[in-house]
Parts: sequence; C-alpha cells; structure tokens
Amino acid sequence: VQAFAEASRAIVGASHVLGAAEDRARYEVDFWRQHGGTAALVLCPGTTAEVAAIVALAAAHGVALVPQAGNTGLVAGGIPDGSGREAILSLRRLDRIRRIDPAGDYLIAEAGCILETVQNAAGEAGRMFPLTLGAEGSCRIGGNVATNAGGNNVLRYGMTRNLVLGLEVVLADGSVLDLLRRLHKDNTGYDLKQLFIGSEGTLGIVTAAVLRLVAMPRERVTFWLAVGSLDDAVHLFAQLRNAFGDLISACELISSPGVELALERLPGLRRPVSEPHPWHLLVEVAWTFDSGLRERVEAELERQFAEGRCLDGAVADNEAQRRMMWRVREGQTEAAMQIGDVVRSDVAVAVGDIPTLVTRVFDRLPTLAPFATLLPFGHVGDGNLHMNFAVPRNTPSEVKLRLLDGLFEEVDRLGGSISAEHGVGRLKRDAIAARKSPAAMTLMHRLKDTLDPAGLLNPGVVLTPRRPFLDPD
Ligand code: FAD
Ligand code: LAC
Ligand code: ZN
Repeated sequence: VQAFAEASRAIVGASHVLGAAEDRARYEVDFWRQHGGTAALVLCPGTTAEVAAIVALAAAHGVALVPQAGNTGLVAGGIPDGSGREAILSLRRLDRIRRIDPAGDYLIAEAGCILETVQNAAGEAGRMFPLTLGAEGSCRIGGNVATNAGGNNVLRYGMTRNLVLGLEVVLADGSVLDLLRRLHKDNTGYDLKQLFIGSEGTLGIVTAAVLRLVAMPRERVTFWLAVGSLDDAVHLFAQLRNAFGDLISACELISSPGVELALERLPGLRRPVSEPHPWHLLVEVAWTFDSGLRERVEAELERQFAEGRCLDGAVADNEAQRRMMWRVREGQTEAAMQIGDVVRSDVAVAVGDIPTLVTRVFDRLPTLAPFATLLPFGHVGDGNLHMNFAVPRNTPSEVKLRLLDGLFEEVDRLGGSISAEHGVGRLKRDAIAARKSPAAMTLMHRLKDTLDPAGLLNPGVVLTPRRPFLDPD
C-alpha cells in the first residue's frame, strides 16, 4: 500500500490522504458506534477527475476501495473490514451544487453535498427536494443514491430512485460514465443509472446526480392521532388515504413504549396528546394552495372521532409544535440507547399485514429474549417498520442475532423484505443470500463481475466475494 499512498498524494494533495490512526478514526466507525473496521488510508479527492484518477490507481495497485459519503448508513456498508488493507474513499469534498434550474425542476448536486444543504438550496429557488430522513443534517447525496434511501416522504414522492434523473459515475477502471441527463423520458436502451442506485458502492462510485425537484407545498398540516390497536392504526391510514389521496406525504407509526422513552429521556419534549395510548400515528398532508387544508383535515378527524377508532388527536398549530411531534418520533432510538442497546431492523410487509407481523413477533418475545422490549416504529404507510428491540447493555450478540432471526422468520412467512430501505451492507449480506433465489443471486454476481471484474469496489458488501483477496502492492 506504500506505493499506492505515495501516488495518491500526488493526485489529491498530501493533506487529503489520511494515514494516521487518529485522523482515520471517525471514518472507521459507524454513526451509532456499533460497527468498526480498520483502513490503510482515507482518501479525500475534491473533484470527479481526482476520484477517477484514484480509482484507476487503486485498480493498478490492487487496492480495494470503500466509498463513504456522510457515514450515517445503518448496515456497515461504508465501513472497511478489519484487515487494514482497504482504503476509504470519502466523497465529502465533492460538495458543490453545480446547477439549479427551478423552471426545469432539477438541480445537479455532487456526491458530497449534505442532504439538508440540497433541501435548502431547492427551497431558496422556490422548489422542494422531497427526500427527508432523520439523518438529513449529516447524510450526503452520494450515500442517499448508493443506498436508494427512503425516509419519511416515500408515500408521496417515492424513494431516491424516483428522484434521480441522471448520474455521473466513476467505473472500476477509472473511466467516467456521464449519465447526467435531465430528462423525464428517455427510453433509449437500458436505464443504466438504475444499476448504480442502491448498489451500495459495489458497482461504481457516484460523483454527481441530477435530482428531481417538485412544487413547494404552501400549506402543510401535521397531526398526531392516538389509537387503541394496530388494526385501528392501519384502518385509519386507509381512511385518511381515501380522504386525502396523494396529499398525504407521511404516515408514521409510534408505539406507546417508544413515546414514553422519548418523553422520559429527551429534554424539552411534551406528550402531543393528553394521555398515554397504545399506538400513535404522525401524519402530514400538504398541498400547493395557501389555505383550506387544515379545515378539511379537521372535518375528517371529526368523522374519525365519531366512528370511535381515533381516541385522541392534536393538530400542530405552528412549526415548533410540528418539530416537537417529529422529535418524539425520531428520538426514541436515541432515548433507548441511553439505557441499553438497541437491535435495529428495517422490514417491509404489505400494509395490511403489519398487525399480524407485530403480534407474531411480540408473542415470540418470551422465548426469544424475555427481557427485550419491542419498539416498532416507522413508515407504516409504506408497510415499512423498524421493528427494533431494546435490550440491556452488553446483551450477548447470540441473543441479538436470535431476536433478528425470529423477526426475519416472521417476515418471510408474510412474504416480506428484511431490508426495506437501509440496504444490505455487511450486516445483511448472508441473510439476503439465504433468501434470494439462486437465479437472482447468480445474476447479481454476474453484474458485479461485469462492472468490477477485479472485485475492488467495496468487497464483501452486498455479495460475498467469489475470489480470495490478494495482497495489494
Ligand atoms: P454512507 O453511510 O457514507 O454510505 C452508505 C453506503 O453507500 C455504503 O455502502 C457506501 O459504501 C455507499 N456510498 C456512499 N457514498 C457513495 C458514493 N458516492 N458512491 C458509491 N457508493 C457510495 N435511511 C433511510 O432510507 N430512511 C430513513 O428514514 C433513515 N433514517 C435514518 C435516521 C438516522 C438517525 C440515521 C443515523 C440513519 C438513517 N438512515 C435512513 C440511514 C442512512 O441515513 C441512509 O442510508 C443514507 O442514505 C446514507 O447516506 P450517507 O451519506 O450517510 O452514506
Ligand atoms: C428511521 C430510520 C431508522 O426511519 O430509518 O428513523
Ligand atoms: Zn426509516
């Protein structure tokens, strides 16, 4: 790796090649400090040309590259293995917004742009970039594209895949594939950009993306509803969908223990409704008119109260109240981590199967781990829940794996997915290999071999490498 390090300095400048352990440290461990590895180097190029030169150099020296953007990924896909032979390729210095075209409804952002910066830039131009997630102040566009991130607005705007019009990608041989098209329609052969969206750094390095912008809603109504059962929560969502259709941009589920934990542990939060209830929905509807939506929401909620399924509710009167509601939703994992460990998950089933899934997993808890608390929350409108388990600190990893295995069995029984939006990374690689058909796995390996024949792009992420790793020179 010595010769590679020397040549890298000539490409990106000595100060952008980090070799010392203390400089590498923050790139080698994940957001929640639960998964770590060791890299030989961290490389921080500043332009697409520099990324291309580094990738070509790595190919010549046989050095494996682990792309990393904001390092908020939840499946250890941007973290090196423990060998100390891989180099982290950080995209964080590619942080320019190259162009905003409000009339054309797109902007071009480099891979290192922080999501929130892109949202703000779109807002200043009078448009909206609708991707929204808890990590938006830290995650970066390259990571969002590479994971096909979902988040809270998928119901209305789709996942990242639906928001990308074009891409610029550095391929494994160091060539630049320019797919920076701004078109909504382009059926000229295979849609190559889709290969890289959600490929988690295993097929190419994303350096820039053309992102779709939408009209900025002028009136947004955020409300919190309490219900007595999961069946009622799912039924209520269906009723709201009938009433508001695509105006619903978010419908999030929060459990009673999740709300109590957030209120107990995080400063300054207040319960959105007067008393505890078993389940809660946090819903957002929005439109481009100035007014009239709140009255419609209130009329619909009156109907739902009259039917008796909705036990209590509150409509946010201002931005502070809206933020408080979201903070209760977003803060429960952070709160749970103050008192123990959290076993995270990200599963999807058909929306109507959500009550069955949660009930079956809950019923299995006494045999799986009687001391675990189930904290399901998330994007119920998409059928995507984070079925997290709060466990005491230092719970052995066998117990954590047993909990996940039990959950995954129940997801399988319902024909669901064990990774709805976070991807595969290193953590779920073996679990997906055991579930996908041989035909699907073979095709995935063939795509990998075609685009990365030497297997140097994020080896061991998504797929098990098929050939032994040779020592780099
Ligand atoms: P990183 O963590 O840096 O990388 C993620 C993966 O992409 C890795 O495999 C990496 O190798 C690869 N990669 C990164 N950059 C590139 C590139 N330029 N080219 C090729 N490959 C690359 N995710 C959701 O989908 N929905 C949520 O609601 C959500 N909420 C979250 C809330 C919190 C508090 C946290 C911590 C995470 C959350 N996540 C969520 C997960 C995470 O934020 C997303 O996966 C995000 O898209 C990752 O972006 P990143 O820039 O941090 O990527
Ligand atoms: C969320 C992350 C965990 O929805 O995906 O909060
Ligand atoms: Zn999520």
